[in-house]
Amino acid sequence: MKRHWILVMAGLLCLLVLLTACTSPAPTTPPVPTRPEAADDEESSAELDAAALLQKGGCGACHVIPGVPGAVGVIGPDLSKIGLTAAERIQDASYSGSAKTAADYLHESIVNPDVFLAPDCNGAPCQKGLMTPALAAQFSDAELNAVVAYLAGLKGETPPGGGAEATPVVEAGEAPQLTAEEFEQARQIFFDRCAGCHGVLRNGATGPALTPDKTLPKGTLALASIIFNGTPRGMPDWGKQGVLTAEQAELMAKYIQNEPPAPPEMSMEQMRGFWKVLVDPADRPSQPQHTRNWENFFAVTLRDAGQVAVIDGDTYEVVATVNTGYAVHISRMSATGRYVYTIGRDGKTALIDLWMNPPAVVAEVKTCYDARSVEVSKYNGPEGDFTDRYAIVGCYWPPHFVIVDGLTLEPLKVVSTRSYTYDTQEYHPEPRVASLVASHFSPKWVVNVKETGQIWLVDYTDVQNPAVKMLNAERFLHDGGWDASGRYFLVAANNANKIVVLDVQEEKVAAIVETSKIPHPGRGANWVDPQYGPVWSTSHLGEGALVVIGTDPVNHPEYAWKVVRTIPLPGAGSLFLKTHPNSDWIWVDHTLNPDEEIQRTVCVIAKANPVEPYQCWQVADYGRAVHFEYNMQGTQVWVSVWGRADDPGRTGEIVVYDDKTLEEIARIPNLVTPTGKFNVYNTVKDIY
Ligand code: DHE
Repeated sequence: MKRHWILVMAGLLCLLVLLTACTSPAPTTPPVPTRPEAADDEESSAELDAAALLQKGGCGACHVIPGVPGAVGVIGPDLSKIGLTAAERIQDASYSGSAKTAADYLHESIVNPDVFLAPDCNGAPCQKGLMTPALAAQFSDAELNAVVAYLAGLKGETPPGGGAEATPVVEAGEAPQLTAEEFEQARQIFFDRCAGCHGVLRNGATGPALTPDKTLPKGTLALASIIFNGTPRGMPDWGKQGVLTAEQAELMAKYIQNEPPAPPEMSMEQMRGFWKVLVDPADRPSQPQHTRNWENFFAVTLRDAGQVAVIDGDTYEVVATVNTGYAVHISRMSATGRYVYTIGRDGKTALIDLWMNPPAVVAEVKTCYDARSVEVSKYNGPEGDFTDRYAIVGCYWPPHFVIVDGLTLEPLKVVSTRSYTYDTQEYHPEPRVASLVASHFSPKWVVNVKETGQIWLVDYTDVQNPAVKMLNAERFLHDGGWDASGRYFLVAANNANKIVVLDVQEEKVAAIVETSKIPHPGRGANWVDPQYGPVWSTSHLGEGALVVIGTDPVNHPEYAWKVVRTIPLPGAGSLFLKTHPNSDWIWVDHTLNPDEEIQRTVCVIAKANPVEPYQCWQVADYGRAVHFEYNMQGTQVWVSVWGRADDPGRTGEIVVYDDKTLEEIARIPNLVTPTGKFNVYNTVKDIY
């Protein structure tokens, strides 16, 4: 354990060094100039507008700098008192640079930033590499001295001309021009990598808004640096990961300073044009055509292959690999478990029949250009048997959901989610559909509308005239799961650091619970805490913390909808956790932690003593460990190693563990970027 804590401290998310302005993306280290004597250029420095220079350098994208228009960045340290801090720091025993005065320290921080890393970048340790010395090359000696003098004068008082807040809106320059070819390339990269968090229209959600009024003042240098190096608040380091080159990071920086192009809408006629029934329901088998235990099959997302692997949970054999949508995201099972519904980021839904030998796609449809979720109708009760009758596809773009036939995927009804934010009641052009679940209490789906912060309860008894009950919740709704009773759905409002508790029986929001930074539960984990009774838990993207929430208002009302535990983890960047009623453990990953070792580390927490991880280990020496799923008996846990599609031998695999002993049992090798895994039995029964 100890080793992990050290890694956390060394490698946590923050990216800036002491005085970083965000600079060009490629981390090169030019020779370090010494600070020129003030006398050499005293006169010219004094005449320079240092605030304008800091703005030009893009420093405000990462720092709060009083007096510099738009300088309200939170990636690096707040520089409001840097004049005082610099003087103190050179006296500090931990200081490893060579400056003797505050001005020298500031100069050194710009020209040779990695010589000393500031201890605190807004609550996280500052990291080597983001602040590159290339900024210094942007300035003449006189300009550099003017900047240093300006910063040295920042001592917590409002500088002449006012603080950052007092400064009127930044004057933004012209957006950088792109050729048609560059624009198209950037548009595609944005769709593939950025739109999920920032929105197609770039109004922001999990990530901040990237409209030109926000991006132009930051400038190309600063934006490219953030794109290349990431941020402490969950922005991936696309350059460091090798996904984008320095040139592509710069291209994207330019692109996002231009107005976002509005993608096209999609009509029912177009959806019907995409719809294909490959095997008619009448021609499908009436019983399984193989003797395998199909209820223990796993549908495994092979993200970058655009495929789903159907893997036998008893034998670990890949039974079928079927083509699905682009960058396929999740799978859900039909109420009977026989069918798998998969959704690609391109909005393509594929229906896989597990009874066929081998399992195969029997229908497909595209109901949007960008999507993340799909669910079926599961209700069987006094109002009718709706099992497998319908499915619902939740779209990111166009912002709508589509009800399709459960057995053929024929698109039946499209409903726009464009609407008004729950609190300020402002019109939002792009409220995307995040998680979707089917209630067992009534013939309704729970549709979580991200940007408006509303939960819609959609009645599917009359699909052409669906009644929709809109509940005010919180922004920005993302992923979530049921409590053990199936009555409450707990969904993350990730940027609000909250979990919203929906009571599907009473059809109301039962509570909104404050958590740690950026909760990301996947579907969460239900277990019985030795002290607090039934609980549900989530890990977080923004903080190394697993938060435990009481879920039993009847027998443990004093703990219901309260955070009863916060269990520390080795680092932030967790995406998923999982358990099973038969298990002694809660498993948790750290997939998006910037530290390579922590990315590959999973931890287990003992339900009997849930105060800290019982054990943490790396599941592979490459890639990232992501997502867990149990076999149907709840005796084995599968963990994905998410490698790179272009790295032969290291594209990815699944590691299978014995859940009692935590020993590795098997590896299912050579899978192309496996991420989510969905066991048929557990997904049908909502076991997690
Ligand atoms: Fe997911 C669930 C959206 C990135 C793997 N992801 C979800 C859900 C949403 C969502 C709304 C809930 C679906 C539901 O329950 O109906 N995911 C998004 C994004 O918007 C985001 C942040 C950015 C993007 O551009 O897509 C994103 N997701 C990822 C990944 O990068 C992951 C790790 C790998 C991948 O597939 O690309 C990933 N998301 C998953 C998985 C689930 C999921 C495995 C289901 C977890 C479960 O156990 O149910």
